[in-house]
Amino acid sequence: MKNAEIAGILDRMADILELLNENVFRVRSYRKASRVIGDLAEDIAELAAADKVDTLPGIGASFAEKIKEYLETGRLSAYDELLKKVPEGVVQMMQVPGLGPKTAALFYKKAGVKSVEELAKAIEEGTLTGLPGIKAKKLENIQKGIRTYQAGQGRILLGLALPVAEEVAARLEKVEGVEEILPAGSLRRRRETIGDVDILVSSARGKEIIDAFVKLDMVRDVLAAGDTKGSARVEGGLQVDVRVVPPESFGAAAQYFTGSKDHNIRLRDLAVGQKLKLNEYGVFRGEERVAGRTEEEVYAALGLPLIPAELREDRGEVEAALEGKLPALIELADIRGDLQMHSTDSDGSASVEEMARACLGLGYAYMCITDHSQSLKIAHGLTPERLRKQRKEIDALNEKLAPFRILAGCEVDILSDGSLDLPDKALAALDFVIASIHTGMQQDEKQITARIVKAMQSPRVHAIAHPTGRVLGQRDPYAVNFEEMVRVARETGTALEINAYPDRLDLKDTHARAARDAGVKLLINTDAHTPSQLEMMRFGVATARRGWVRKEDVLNTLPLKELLEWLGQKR
Ligand code: DGT
Ligand code: CA
Ligand code: CA
Ligand code: ZN
Repeated sequence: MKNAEIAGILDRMADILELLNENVFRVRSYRKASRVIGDLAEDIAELAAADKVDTLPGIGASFAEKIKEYLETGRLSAYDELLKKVPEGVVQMMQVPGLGPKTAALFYKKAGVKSVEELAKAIEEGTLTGLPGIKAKKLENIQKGIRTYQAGQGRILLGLALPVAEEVAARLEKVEGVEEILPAGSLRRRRETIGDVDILVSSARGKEIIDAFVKLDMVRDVLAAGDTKGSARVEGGLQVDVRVVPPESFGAAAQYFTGSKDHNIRLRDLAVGQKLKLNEYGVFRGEERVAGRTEEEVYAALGLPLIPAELREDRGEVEAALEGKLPALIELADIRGDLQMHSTDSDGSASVEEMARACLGLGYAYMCITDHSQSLKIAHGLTPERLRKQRKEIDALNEKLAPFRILAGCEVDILSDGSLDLPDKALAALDFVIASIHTGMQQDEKQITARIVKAMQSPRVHAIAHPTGRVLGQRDPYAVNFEEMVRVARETGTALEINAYPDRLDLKDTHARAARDAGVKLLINTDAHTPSQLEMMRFGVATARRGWVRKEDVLNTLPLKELLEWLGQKR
């Protein structure tokens, strides 16, 4: 798919236009177009083929024309024209964290800096100090940004960052004078990867709290420590920023530092339209603060209900809130069971009974053991005979653990030709079958899509596991035609999984939303290989929430009886 590529180009065009001091509305229209295409679940090329690009929000005829040109020729002449006006190195400079188009323009025009390397050198040599609005602090931040940029240092998985942030917050909570504490930023929005952690503290005693923060034993490297703000790198390399704000503006700070930036810009525009001013200190009418203590209060002052943090990406949530149409998002407590996990029979590390007891401990009513199928030799995949044996063990456990119910299942491989890795009879004997691709991922779109379609058309297959095959930071999705997968899932009554494994989160948020919109049922499963991994469920639920998913969209929120009925339908 060319979606990300095109989104990237439009964003760089916005950067250049901004650097060239073009009209702000024009700049914003490029940013919006970039985001809409970046968020799109369908293939932009398909939309273009159907002549439907200009039906996307924020994309008029002129963007549609540009996109068409790029898809057809691999070039975008408007972009090429813009690139002639600015050195390539300056365009790269704008990708450095903490360095936007305005500052890049200043460095370029007033100091002749034309690349990231020249910028690093200029800061070292002190030639940028004294430029208007450029303080030592800012240069220091840019230096850090350059290091991040040059290291190509990736973002950290939500699954790794969240426990660390919670640990820091738990320690800080015990410090004297702390009234409230909130990990904000992308972490609170539960993005799949995290740049840095932003923790907000409500207190009148800033300095003591920052002191306590930088002295925590998990802190490795203190980057800044002031009266109200501290910044440090903790174990594992994660950067944590702590800001202390007074209680009367805690809600406004929570709103601001939760972001996203795009969501904040929408809210600020909304405020301006009502002759109000919104910033991290509160909502103001003239000099008077009309809201700020709580987030509810801040949203209410703008005429909005509180918008769940996971929705705050400017993907239509502000419009939905204005119309009173925000979805009632699924919650972790809605989950009644986990339908993908492995035992020692294949590549898991715990027995069926140990996994079952762990699920009981989580308060589930049911679960399913889905060990791998026979061809997956490295995972010790199960033959029909070993599946029969496992079924006996499960039956015996079910007598012991009733009313809790262990379903007998399998994660069956979809082989290269689209056939299933177990005979029909073996699959028919199982309560639940989830199919997935673990081999032949290099096949072209037509082949991969045909394989998955064929699997979904089988009456044996209830669901597709980790449907796009991506592994964050390691492997791109295979070339499946997502729209086609969704269409056939709908047609055949096959569920799609949101795999909660932190480096999968597959379906991802925007895909989950597209599937939901199409009326496809979802499953949120952990794919746990150990009992403790069952707790990854919350990352899957978070991803579902980011995809606007409601309880009724997710099969494993059903009571056992209704789940069994649903599973029976496919057969
Ligand atoms: P990250 O850290 O890259 O994963 O993403 P965030 O969203 O945590 O971004 P971060 O840490 O740079 O800033 C935290 C929040 O502060 C961000 O979500 C929104 C707010 N914020 C930061 N810079 C701006 C800005 O220039 N304008 C507005 N309106 N909000 C901003
Ligand atoms: Ca952040
Ligand atoms: Ca930050
Ligand atoms: Zn798998």
